[in-house]
Amino acid sequence: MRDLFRKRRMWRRPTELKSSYDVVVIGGGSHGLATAHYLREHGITNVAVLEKSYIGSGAAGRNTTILRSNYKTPEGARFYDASVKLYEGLSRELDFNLLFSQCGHLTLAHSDRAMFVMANRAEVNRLQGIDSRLIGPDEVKQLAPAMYVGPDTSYPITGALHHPPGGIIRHDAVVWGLARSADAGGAEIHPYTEVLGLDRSGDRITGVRTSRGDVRAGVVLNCTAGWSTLLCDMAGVQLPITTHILQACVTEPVKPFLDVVVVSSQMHIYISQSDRGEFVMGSEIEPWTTYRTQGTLNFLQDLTRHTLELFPQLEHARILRAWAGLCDLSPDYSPILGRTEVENFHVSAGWGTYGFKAAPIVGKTLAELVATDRTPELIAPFALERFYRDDLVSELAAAAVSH
Ligand code: PYC
Repeated sequence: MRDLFRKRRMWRRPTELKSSYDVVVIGGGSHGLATAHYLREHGITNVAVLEKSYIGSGAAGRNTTILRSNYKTPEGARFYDASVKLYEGLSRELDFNLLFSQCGHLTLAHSDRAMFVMANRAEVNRLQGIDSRLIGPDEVKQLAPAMYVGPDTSYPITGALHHPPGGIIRHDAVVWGLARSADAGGAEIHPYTEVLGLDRSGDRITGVRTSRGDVRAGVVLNCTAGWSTLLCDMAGVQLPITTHILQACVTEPVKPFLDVVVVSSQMHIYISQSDRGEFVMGSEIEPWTTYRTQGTLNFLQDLTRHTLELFPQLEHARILRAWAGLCDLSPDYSPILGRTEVENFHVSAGWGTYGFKAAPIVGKTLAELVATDRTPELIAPFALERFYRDDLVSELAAAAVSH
């Protein structure tokens, strides 16, 4: 009878580290766990995922859960489209309800110039087969009837980029589902295991030194956000990345009245309503570089002022929690994904505010790279090497608000 009530663990209790793994994944967030999950498909199961804190404690647990693929460059749009498609099937694949609500995504325009930029983005998206189009204020009103779209506001709405496949998904469920699957496939998940150093011999990493002992490694993957530059330094690899904070907050639950994600780059806000009724809201990244994840009053003041212009109904809603996460910015606002100059050391870094959206496709493509030793075509444009070739992929104009 006692067994009936014993809680089933999501993944095995960590044991001692083994002396050697085929693959060591550094970072127990959505990218590291997705990679461990997809390595299963290639029969690679002698895998350790090392996380210095608890699973999902970094960017995976600190984002605002938005998924979308309406990017500006063909390379970016194609890549995120593949990610959204994987997300669409992920609950079934993991046999775990990730509460994906594909409610659509509206990027508001407040000027003729913004309408022009969005028309351009819609065109790029449609050429990649992505559902995305420019709409006028009347259609905006239909999609978000509770939003104030009148003229007497600091930023009158001239239209929006409507992207129906966008939406929100439960971020911690994504982390837990991926971790459960990776564990079931044989990968070991080691929380509270900090990487202290990497041993390099010639062009290869031979071992990983951790706070719980040292291990030998066939391949090492750096799937960290915030700490990506520090870990790459340990391997002798330099990343052109600066680290900033991005702040967000959530209100107490209120009756559902918004079932589309609303973003405005001019007002520096993105807003959605969760299944629990909370308003989840965020702003742009802070311009200074830091590892200090403490929120600021300025953020709350600016965010709530702009939110109330669109949703005056929230005037009395209380903010329950606010948080900040670390974002690694690359010079062209695109990620750095795949090989480095160290033969068996690959990275998933520089995600800015786009990382969570990319988790499944990062996992799938990194797993393929490890298994075949060939860079999948989809991620070739994001190679670190592009900064040496001057072949950038500028996603600046696709930022929801955040860059
Ligand atoms: O790019 O969609 C986005 C986004 C949402 C929150 C931060 N960035």
